[in-house]
Amino acid sequence: MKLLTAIVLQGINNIYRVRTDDGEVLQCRIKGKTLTETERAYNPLAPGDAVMIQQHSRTEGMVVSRNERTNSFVRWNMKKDLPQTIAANIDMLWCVTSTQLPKFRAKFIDRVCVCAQHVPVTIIVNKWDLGCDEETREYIELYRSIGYDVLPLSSFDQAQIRDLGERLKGTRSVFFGQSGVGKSTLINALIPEANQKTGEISDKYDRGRHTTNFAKWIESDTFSIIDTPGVREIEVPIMDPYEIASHFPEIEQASHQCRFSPCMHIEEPGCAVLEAVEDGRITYERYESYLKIALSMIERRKKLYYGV
Ligand SMILES: Nc1nc2c(ncn2[C@@H]2O[C@H](COP(=O)(O)OP(=O)(O)OP(=O)(O)O)[C@@H](O)[C@H]2O)c(=O)[nH]1
Ligand SMILES: [Mg+2]
Ligand SMILES: [Zn+2]
Repeated sequence: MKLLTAIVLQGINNIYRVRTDDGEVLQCRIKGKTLTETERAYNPLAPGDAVMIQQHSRTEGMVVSRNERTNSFVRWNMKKDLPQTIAANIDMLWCVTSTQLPKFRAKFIDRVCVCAQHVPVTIIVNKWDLGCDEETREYIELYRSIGYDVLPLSSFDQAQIRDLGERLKGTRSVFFGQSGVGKSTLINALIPEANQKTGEISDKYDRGRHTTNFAKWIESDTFSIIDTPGVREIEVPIMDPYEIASHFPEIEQASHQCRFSPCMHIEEPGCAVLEAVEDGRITYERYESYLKIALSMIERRKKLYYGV
C-alpha cells in the first residue's frame, strides 16, 4: 500500500488526527507496536511530528512510522515516570506567564527553559492590563539581562496581538505555561477561527482549571501554534547533570572560568559560578533554580539506574 507523509495535529487516547501533504485530515491509529517497542515514552507521537501513513479510507488511516525529529519539547511525566513529548519539530517555544491570576513564577520559567533544550524560548507576560508588581518587573529585567526576549502584553490589546502575530509569521510555535495564564485566550485573539475553549480562574487557589486538556495544532494563513494543556508543575527530563548548566546562559558563561571541567558548581574549589553568585553577577534565585534541578537530577538518576 502506498505510503503518504503527514503531520500530527493532535492525539487523544492513541487516536491521532493527522494532515497529509495533500491537505486531507485523517484519523489514525498506530500500526502494531512499531512505535512503542523502540522507546520507552509516555506518548509515541506529539503534535508537529512528521509520520508515514497508509490511507485506508477517505477519513481513516494507520501510522506506520515516525520520521526523525529535528527537535522536541519534552517534560518528565512524574506519574508514569516517563518522558512526555509535548510538541515536535518546532521553531519557537513561547513560555506564557501572567502578572497575576496566576502569579508570575520564575522557577517555573527556569524549568521550562531547561526542558526546551535548544528550542528558542520567548517569555510572554500576559494580563498586563491587571498591573504588574515590582518583583515581577525585576524578574522581567533579569530575564532580559540574561538574553531572553520578554514580551509583556494583554490578550485584550489589539495592537499588541497584531505585533505578536507579526512575530509568529512563518513559524511553528508552541504556547506552554501554567493553567489559566491565558494561552487559549491569546490564540483565539490571534486566530479567531481557533475557537479554543477558555476558562475561569479559581479565586480560592489563584489557579486555572485546566481548561485545555490536549495539545492541539492550530493554523492561521501564515503561522501555526500548538495550544497545550496548562500544568501546575514541570519536571525536567532525565539528562546528564552536567548538561543542566548549559540551559542557564549566565551560568554557562561563567563556567568557562571554573578551575575544574566539568564542574557541577556546587562546592568545587575555584568554581567561577559560585564566585559570580557571591559577588552578585549571577542572582541567587537563578542559582537556586539551577541547584535544585541539578541536585534532584543526581538523585533521580541514582534511583533510575541503581534503584537507590
Ligand atoms: N485580565 C486578563 N485576563 C485574561 C487575559 N488573557 C486571558 N485572560 C483570562 O484568563 C482566564 C484563563 O484563560 P485561558 O485562555 O483559558 O487560560 P489557559 O492558559 O489556556 O488555561 P489552560 O487551558 O487551563 O492551560 C480566562 O478567564 C481569560 O479571560 C488578559 O490578558 N488579561
Ligand atoms: Mg487553554
Ligand atoms: Zn563551577
